[in-house]
Amino acid sequence: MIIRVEKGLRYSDVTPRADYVNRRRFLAGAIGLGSAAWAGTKLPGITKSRLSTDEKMTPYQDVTTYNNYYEFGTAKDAPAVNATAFRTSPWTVRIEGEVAKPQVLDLDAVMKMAPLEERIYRHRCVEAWSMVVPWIGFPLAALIQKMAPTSKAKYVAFETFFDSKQMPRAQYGGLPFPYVEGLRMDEAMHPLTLLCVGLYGETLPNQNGAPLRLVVPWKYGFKGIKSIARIRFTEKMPPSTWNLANAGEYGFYSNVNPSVDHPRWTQAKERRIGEFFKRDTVMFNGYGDQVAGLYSGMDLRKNY
Ligand SMILES: Nc1nc2c(c(=O)[nH]1)N[C@H]1C(S)=C(S)[C@@H](COP(=O)(O)O)O[C@H]1N2
Ligand SMILES: [Mo]
Repeated sequence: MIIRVEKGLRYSDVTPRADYVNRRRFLAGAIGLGSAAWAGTKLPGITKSRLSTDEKMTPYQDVTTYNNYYEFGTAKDAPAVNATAFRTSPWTVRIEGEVAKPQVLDLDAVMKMAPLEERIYRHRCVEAWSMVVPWIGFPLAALIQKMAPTSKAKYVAFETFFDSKQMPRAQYGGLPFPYVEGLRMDEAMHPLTLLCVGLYGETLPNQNGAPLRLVVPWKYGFKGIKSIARIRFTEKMPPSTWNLANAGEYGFYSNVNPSVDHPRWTQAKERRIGEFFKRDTVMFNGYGDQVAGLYSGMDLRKNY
């Protein structure tokens, strides 16, 4: 376990980004990862999105060492250590199901589908911690429009790449793999829903879901499936991994909701990583103005 520093400034709060990147490489060495263990490649030509929050960003060091990626271990600091050798190139994404032309896209084709934007989003995990992350990506809607789903397509299903040889710790994760997730078509088409390829100006570190992951900022983090290898358009609601593992605790919708508690803990409060005092959780993670309409008439206690 990483011992978390709760009080006082860290040097990442006071050091300019360029210095910070160099020292972070030194730090990676210090905790046994070898230098530049997860340094990404800088992504050029990124525009800043007006959909970003102006809240203080969570330091890079936290975003890249406090992760959930059960294929690489269940401890928060495990993915940063265990995913370093994960091969993310070459990478293809299979597009299938209710779609005009099923096809296999290589990562370059995906990256060129739309201009890359920086989207600084609140990121809220079902375990009641949160961060603010400068993701890089483009609206998933851009890919969906290009793939031309048929009129039968009511949902979008996602599947993570899985290789038990590269992910030997997956067998202790207590989850069925490959990890799967899904969105209703209107959720998938929502302009806030991001197909994410990077963070902090660089390609995604492996532990954050390289080379391609989903980010749905009004939902709990587990909807943000990592290292996507398949996207399938379906007529019926697709399965999702945490729901398969424990349907009573994790539903399909998983909208951030302070008034619907997890059976084993409250969702009314959350701890922003790096802060000491808890914060109140906000309905739809603060994105209600934009997304509440997607759920009008639905009982969000039943559809948790
Ligand atoms: N393939 C895969 N995707 C995954 C997970 C996982 O274990 N495997 N964990 C999920 C959970 S529970 C969370 S909170 C987010 C964490 O994303 P982060 O590590 O970039 O913060 O990834 C989600 N995506
Ligand atoms: Mo999570």
